[in-house]
Amino acid sequence: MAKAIRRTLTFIMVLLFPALWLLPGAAKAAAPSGIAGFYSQAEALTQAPPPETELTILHQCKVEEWQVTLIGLKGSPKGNAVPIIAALSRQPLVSLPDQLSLRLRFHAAPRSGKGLEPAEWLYVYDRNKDGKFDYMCFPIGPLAVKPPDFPADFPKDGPDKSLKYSSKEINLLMSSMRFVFYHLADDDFDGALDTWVLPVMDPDRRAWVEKRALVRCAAGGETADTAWYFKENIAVPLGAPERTAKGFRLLGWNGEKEIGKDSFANWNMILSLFNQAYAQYLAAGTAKMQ
Ligand SMILES: [Ca+2]
Repeated sequence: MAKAIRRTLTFIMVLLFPALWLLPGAAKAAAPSGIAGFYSQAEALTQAPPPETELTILHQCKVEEWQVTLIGLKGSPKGNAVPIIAALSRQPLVSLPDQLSLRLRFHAAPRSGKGLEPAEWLYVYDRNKDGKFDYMCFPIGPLAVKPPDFPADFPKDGPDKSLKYSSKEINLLMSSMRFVFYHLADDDFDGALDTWVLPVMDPDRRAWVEKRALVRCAAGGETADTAWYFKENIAVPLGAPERTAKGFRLLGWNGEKEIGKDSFANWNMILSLFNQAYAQYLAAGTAKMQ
């Protein structure tokens, strides 16, 4: 009897083993590349950031008329710590906890009372580790994001766009506030951003983020040529924005927006400022090690 059971178990293991071995491989082969493979990780950091008191300035320099500050986590190895945030300011930053807010706050900056200007900042990544940032997350601010169980009977905007909500509806709106970010990626690592993920509002309830859109410009192309909507999973398209001559039209947090190749120009300027500072930082680190 025991022998029969053992034989059956062996048979099952022989059958299962190749399948178990194949499964992770298959999952790996099917994993989306580029922004689609990185988005969840970057989005998770935006929603659970490190405390501002854990941040430290790795490098600060003037690039054109801007002060660019590269920021990492305290306790990282000196000289080769990886920047996770890059900030732009007119004056050098002096106190990160007073000048950066990585989390949602409902009071106006500056909050320190020290008269320090808040910095513009973005999360930055060098995904292929070639010494150039190729992915950035820009904080738009607090927006109400529809939960999966958003009530279908939530009131639509009135003709005058006024919001007349009950206290229960206001509570849902407030508890659905999230710190929402743009994600921008240079997916072909040519030094220019080509892919943008941005929030899309419900046209009937413009206070609410309904979904996200990914818009991409292929290398060498003159227009944005690929786009899709998604909700939880960036790799699962839920329709596409309206096509236009230069790219795509969608309802952004600040109104209708047409996205084409030129929409990336300002972001590329910021990326270039950050990358000039990053090159300086890496060169200084290499010099220190020699
Ligand atoms: Ca890179």
